[in-house]
Amino acid sequence: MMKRWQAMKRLLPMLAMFTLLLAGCGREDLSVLRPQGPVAQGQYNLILLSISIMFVVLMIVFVISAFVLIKFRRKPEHTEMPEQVEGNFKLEIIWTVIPLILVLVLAVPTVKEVFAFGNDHSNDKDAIQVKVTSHQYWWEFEYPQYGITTAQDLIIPTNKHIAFELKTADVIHSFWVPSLSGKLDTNPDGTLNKFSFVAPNEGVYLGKCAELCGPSHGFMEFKVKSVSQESFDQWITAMEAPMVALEDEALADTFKNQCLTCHAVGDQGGMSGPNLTGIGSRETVASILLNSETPGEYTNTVEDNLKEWLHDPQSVKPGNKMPAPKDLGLTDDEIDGIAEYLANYKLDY
Ligand code: HEC
Ligand SMILES: [Cu+2]
Repeated sequence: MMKRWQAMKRLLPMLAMFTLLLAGCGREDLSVLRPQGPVAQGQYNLILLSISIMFVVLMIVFVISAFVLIKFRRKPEHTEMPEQVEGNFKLEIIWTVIPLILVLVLAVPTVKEVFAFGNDHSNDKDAIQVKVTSHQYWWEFEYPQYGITTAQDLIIPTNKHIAFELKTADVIHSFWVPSLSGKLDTNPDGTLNKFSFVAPNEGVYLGKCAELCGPSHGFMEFKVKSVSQESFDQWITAMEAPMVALEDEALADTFKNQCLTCHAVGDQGGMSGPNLTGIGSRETVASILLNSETPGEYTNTVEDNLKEWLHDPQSVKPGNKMPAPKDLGLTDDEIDGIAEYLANYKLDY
């Protein structure tokens, strides 16, 4: 007894540590338990329904088991073999019909919800169409109705159907915004997955790739930022504006030759990397470095984050497809200069 307690005493701190560690995994806004829109709410209700049914069944089974264990316990005066029962028509009917009813109670709303989730708004004139392309390890959002493309931050107006069409540029990924809807895969075989959701409230919701897709899978996040219709329109206008040029001409050349080959800014550049228009007003750099207005011990400004990324992209996201600017021939000063330019490239909305 003493020994066991000693072992426990050693194990307890470790248990406590694991609990803390695992609790740390639950990022504040990556939870299906705080639904923020009708699709997520429907799915949340399904979770509640199935858990309630399971709980009631569990309770009934436990109570009956306990009752039987106590009531029919073998007593000293029980010396004979008890009566053997084989098959009981009534009981068998009961325990077939009850689960059948329970399965039906679960199935009807589940099927209803699943089909509502698949609601196709791709031909809905009032819906905002968004073509999502997943890349190792970033998200691209194209708005075909406006001819603009952005990355990492998905800006949407509140109370509008957002009609998604999902595809991948490389391997399988999964598009998941837990507080707004369930997951949907982006398929390498070219089939397009479609679904839609609505965000009734303004806010920033965390999204994440939910399919193990490579070494930086865990860093493949994105943000859904739902704003008023007015802000959304302002954002669209700001995104459509031509590129704001760098002041320093030599640096502008470097930027054009070394960066705009892959990145687009305003009306300039290529498309193989994330669009950088207005990156100074985004929530993150490279989806994982959180931008804060106020620099502090645990917070970084967008400029700090851009410098961190540009000085060594591989250390931020191992295996990502961006060449290190140093290897492209940029000096530290050039890198800092471009980081400052990008940090100040903000959009008003
Ligand atoms: C060969 C194409 C390529 C070149 C050249 C390139 N990049 Fe990138 N860049 C990428 C890719 C791909 C990513 C996405 C990495 C990821 O998140 O997985 C990226 C990400 C970024 C990001 C983060 C974007 C975001 O949405 O938060 C910044 C900033 C950036 N690049 C700046 C630059 C600058 C400045 C240069 C020039 C010195 C440059 N890049 C050159 C491909 C490129
Ligand atoms: Cu992924």
